Amino acid sequence: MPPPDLDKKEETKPAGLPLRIHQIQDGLTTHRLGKKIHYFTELDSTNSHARRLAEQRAQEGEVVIAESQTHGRGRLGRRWVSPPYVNLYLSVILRPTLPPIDAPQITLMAAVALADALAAFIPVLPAIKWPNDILAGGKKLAGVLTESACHGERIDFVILGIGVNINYPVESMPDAIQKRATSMISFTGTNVSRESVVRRLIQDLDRCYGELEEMGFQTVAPRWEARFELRGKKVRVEMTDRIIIGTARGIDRDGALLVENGRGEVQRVVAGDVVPVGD
Ligand code: BT5
Repeated sequence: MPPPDLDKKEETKPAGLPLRIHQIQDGLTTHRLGKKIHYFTELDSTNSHARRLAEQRAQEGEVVIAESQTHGRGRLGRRWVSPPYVNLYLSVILRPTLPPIDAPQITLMAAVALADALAAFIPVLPAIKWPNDILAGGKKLAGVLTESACHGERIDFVILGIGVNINYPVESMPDAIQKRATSMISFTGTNVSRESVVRRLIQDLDRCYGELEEMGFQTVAPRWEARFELRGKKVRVEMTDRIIIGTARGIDRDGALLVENGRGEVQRVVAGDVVPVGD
């Protein structure tokens, strides 16, 4: 069960207008993504619904969007706060040709596309916090949750889930996230067109995913590294079984975070939370 304080203030959220899906699809020039958008007023989680569709043979590129989620998910069973009509909760079904070991590259590709898309709307440069957070002004603006299903030696599908705070005033956020989260409206001062954000995001995801599939991770990695502001900084990495402290050096080809300890040894981290030390 989620901690109860995440639910506080949810009834007091200002409501916005429903998304106009036709407006999102008009003018989309994508190759793979967004030809079909499944739209809901409320879902448990767009990732869960996209998984159900993928299991029923939905095609690559189909998108699920919900105005709100009753069980929006982060990693490791964490909750994603998902009030109605102000944000974006979107999942895309992908059927990549990558081997399962390279599946984390999808998360990193998505972070690059997401940072590119959001940069078009706010006057600060979004930064990536390994592996899946997009920060603006040092606070969490968006998150990525990828979940994959494999069949033997190949990926059957990947559900790429993205949550973005758009017109969600920080004052309305539950106390549990208010200090560390932000929203696009905090930078623009006025409501941002959610349709424009979704269209731009689908377009950027289509481009970056196409590059990853056709040219490989070396086309995505330098752009990820350029937005990784903890590179060269001292970090603490909290994993389920231990904590390590060292200097963040970047990412490996499979998306693992490289952390150098005081003896010059470089350790690979495949899952965990990274926090800067001494800032
Ligand atoms: C993430 O997890 O950042 C991945 C979030 C992915 C959400 C999308 S929404 C569409 C799709 N469908 C889903 O069910 N999920 C995906 P993680 O790194 O574990 O971060 C979760 C933590 O972020 C929580 O424990 C809170 O501290 C914080 N948090 C929760 N809701 C937030 C919000 N709306 N804005 C900013 N921070 C939030």
